[in-house]
Amino acid sequence: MNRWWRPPLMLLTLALAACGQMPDSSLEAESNVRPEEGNWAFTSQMKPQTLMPDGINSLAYERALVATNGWGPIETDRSNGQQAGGDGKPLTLGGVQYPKGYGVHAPSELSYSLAGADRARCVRFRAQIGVDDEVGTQGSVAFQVWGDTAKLYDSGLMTGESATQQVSVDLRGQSRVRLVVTDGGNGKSFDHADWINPVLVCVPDITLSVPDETRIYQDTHGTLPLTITNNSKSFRGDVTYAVQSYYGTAEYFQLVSTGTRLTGAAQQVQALRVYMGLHATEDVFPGDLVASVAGEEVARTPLNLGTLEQQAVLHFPATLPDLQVGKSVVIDVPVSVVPGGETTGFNLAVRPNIGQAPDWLDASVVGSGDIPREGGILQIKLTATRAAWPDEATEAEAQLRVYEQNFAHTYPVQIGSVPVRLTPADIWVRAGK
Ligand SMILES: [Ca+2]
Ligand SMILES: [Ca+2]
Repeated sequence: MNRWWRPPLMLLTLALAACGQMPDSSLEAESNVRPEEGNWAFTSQMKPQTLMPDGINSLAYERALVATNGWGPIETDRSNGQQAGGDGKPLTLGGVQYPKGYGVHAPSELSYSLAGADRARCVRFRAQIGVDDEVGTQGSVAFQVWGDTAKLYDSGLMTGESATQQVSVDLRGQSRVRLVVTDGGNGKSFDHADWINPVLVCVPDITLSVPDETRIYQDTHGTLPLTITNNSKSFRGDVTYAVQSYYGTAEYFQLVSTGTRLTGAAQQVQALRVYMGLHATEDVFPGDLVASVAGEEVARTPLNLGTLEQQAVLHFPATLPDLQVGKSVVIDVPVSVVPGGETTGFNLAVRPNIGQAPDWLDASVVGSGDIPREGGILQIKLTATRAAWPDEATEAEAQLRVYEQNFAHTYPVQIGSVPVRLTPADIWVRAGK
């Protein structure tokens, strides 16, 4: 079960030959560790690391669970050099020196637990890789990043002539990460490989909660009540939000609030600000609210943003004044806008609708018809244009109908003493923006 062999110190001192000077024939691929070939191994007990949920954790400060190396010990912050510990040079790739990282020699492995402190979730490994300049254009290796059982990254064959590569590997769902360098299939001569600035990106354990559905009036700013639960109490930092929607988000709504600064509190409630566009024609926009820390997603929750139509409520008088043929009367109709606050208001227009005799009554708005968001008075001018009305029109009742956008409300209005008998008549009030 234990494939890691712990070499006696005395054997490590037996430098049989300098790396790269051994004939390849003696370096057949193998799984057993052979101290006489310069191999080196180290194991430690599985234990929690010091990985914290605040973003970037340098592996330079982490204790490996397992470390094996093909030529002397793995070197920290220097190239592999020869078999003695600490005999390497500054880590150098493509003429550039790097202060932090590991200088290793194929075949090599560094293994780390991803169990972070304070419920940290370690979600990504990043590093730069290459064959160290100390072997010139020689060496031939492959860098691999493994999770628990699967290989998550493979650099392909790299030599001393290869350009430095950036590695960024998603580790979600893994409990450990293994940094492997193989000999590239041609033996380990000159295989001096560098992991430069190896880091684990660890984020806090955060959950989000929003209502099943939130409705906001079109063309207004509204609030999305968000509850953030931070299970990593040591975490103090910024959480940023974005919406992933099946629709073109920017066309329909915009998340105006983009972040929260968490200060270690277990739970925070925040009113995220959302602007709902005018073109929001769908009833509900399903999607996800996604929270990120250090560029990494940390939580998401279903988000259903819906629209509400603004309404202009017209408070018609209980009775209309007498209508005299050829004379006009003006009625004042108070208008309130629902909701108030940040709505944009309405522009109202009217037209008569008297069924079979539409030209017997004129109706028009006095002035622009603009009703601001705080409400106002709509003045409607009514003029009866005919002295004689159809015989069957004997009922002294009319309706003023308000239309805003598609259809809204009907306001029946009793007409009082009307010298000119009206048929059941409508005046249509049309609202726009
Ligand atoms: Ca060394
Ligand atoms: Ca090789």
